[in-house]
Amino acid sequence: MKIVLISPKGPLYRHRKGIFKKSLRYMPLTLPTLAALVPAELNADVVCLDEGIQEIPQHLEADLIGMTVITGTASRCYELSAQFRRQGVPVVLGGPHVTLVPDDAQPHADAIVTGYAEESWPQLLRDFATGELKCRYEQAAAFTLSGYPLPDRSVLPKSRFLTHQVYEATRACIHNCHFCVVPHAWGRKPFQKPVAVVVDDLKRNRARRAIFVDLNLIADRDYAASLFEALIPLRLHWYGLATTLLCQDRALLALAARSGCRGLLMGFESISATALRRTGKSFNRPEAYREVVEALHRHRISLQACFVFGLDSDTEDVFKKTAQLCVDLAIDLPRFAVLTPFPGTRLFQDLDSDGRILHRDWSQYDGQHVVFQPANMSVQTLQQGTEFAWRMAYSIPNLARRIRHTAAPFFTSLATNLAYRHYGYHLNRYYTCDAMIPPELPWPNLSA
Ligand code: B12
Ligand code: SF4
Repeated sequence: MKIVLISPKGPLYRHRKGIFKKSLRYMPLTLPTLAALVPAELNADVVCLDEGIQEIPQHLEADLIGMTVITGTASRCYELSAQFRRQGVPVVLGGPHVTLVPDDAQPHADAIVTGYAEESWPQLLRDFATGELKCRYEQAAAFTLSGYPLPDRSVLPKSRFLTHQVYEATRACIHNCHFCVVPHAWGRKPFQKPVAVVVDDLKRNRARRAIFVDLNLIADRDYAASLFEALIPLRLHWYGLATTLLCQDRALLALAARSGCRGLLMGFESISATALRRTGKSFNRPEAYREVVEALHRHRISLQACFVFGLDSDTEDVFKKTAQLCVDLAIDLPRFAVLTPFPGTRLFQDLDSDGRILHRDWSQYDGQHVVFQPANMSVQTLQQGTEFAWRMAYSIPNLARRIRHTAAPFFTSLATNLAYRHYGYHLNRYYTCDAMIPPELPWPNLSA
């Protein structure tokens, strides 16, 4: 049996002329995880294609094609699926978008898989081998994250990524932010790999540096503490995602630093306490952001802080104020996104029932396009203001001000900042909507 697994491109993440250059691209674990789960007894030949780094041939020699779908890639995925199904190859779709809105994906596939697929994907393949493919497979009711093979990272070309040292210890998140796909797609129960399995994966790959793609590594404090303890003897440097709550837990923060944590991505989301409260993320306290940054820097941990624009209380001054704060607080790597109501989330339901969803062209649901009517500004202002924040935070003088206090080695910080500067300054080339930004911004002054 020949199985081809595909990760389709999106407007930003694509092989030719994409904005995710190698410097911002690490190997995702989706295809390596699915490839490793193919049951040995099927003796299958598995080929993995990532359209972010390579072309997908018009004709594929395959008995079955599996594609992973996020909302921003759904349109491309459905197009590829139609093409391959016309050629007589059955297509299976799975991933976050399929899990959030299964009925959207179902007509475009012979079978869909919702939720985590460690049990359902091997079952689907066994059914397919015996000619009994069903049209829908769901996450097992008693799903756990133990007892499965390690991801097979050899299925993608390592040289095309900044790093293939990408790992996963946990899945899901205990919080319930209204805009986030995580609680809506996978629920709020955290799943964890046994710590020994994670350590084994790191050791086998001789990891000196590792990226954890876990959505919130500290969702379960006890698990996080035991993971960090176990990482200490490995003497590696690692990067991951956590919430600002980490900085209220001095012992856990110190342990994270001792275990080799050198960089964290945190969703700050907004500089307004009202906006945070209304969106279910009131544990973020803007008045404590300075403490968060300083605590991380004291522990030599650099911070990638993510902000979203377009929350209902945001007004036109939010862009400049937020970028200014990033400079004042010396945030190592600020990131700005347009609030995106991913289908299946509470945010989407709320905006939809108010008639504020502008369209369902999923290719624009990528965190950079405005797809809803903002409360206090025009669509174009939100689009352009987000671009403005990128340019202001990454203007050369402001970049220099921010990285003067960086926790990372200076040249590492400079290189990552320049990569993000390129990203922020060129985003407008990737807009496909009418609110496309003009080359010269109407905002007067880029300096903070
Ligand atoms: C690595 C990563 C990236 C990489 C590469 C992504 C890619 N190839 O497209 C980069 C950095 C480029 C990236 C960019 C973006 N990403 Co991203 N990314 C991730 C991240 C952190 C890890 C993915 C991963 O390796 N997961 C581990 C694997 C094992 O889990 P999994 O993918 O869920 O797969 C399991 C199941 O879902 C299922 N499954 C998945 N696919 C399939 C397919 C089949 C056939 C089957 C049977 C099963 C199946 O089986 C797997 C095992 O259980 C996830 C968050 C996360 N931790 O999952 C976000 C995530 C996928 N990204 C997301 C987003 C929004 C983006 C961006 C739009 C952000 C932005 N504005 O820049 C861009 C768009 C990129 C694009 N493709 O156009 C969202 C998707 C939400 C949505 N509804 O669309 C996620 C879920 C993060 C979040 N919390 O919102 N991303
Ligand atoms: S804390 Fe982060 S991962 Fe968890 S629900 Fe909120 S935004 Fe999503």
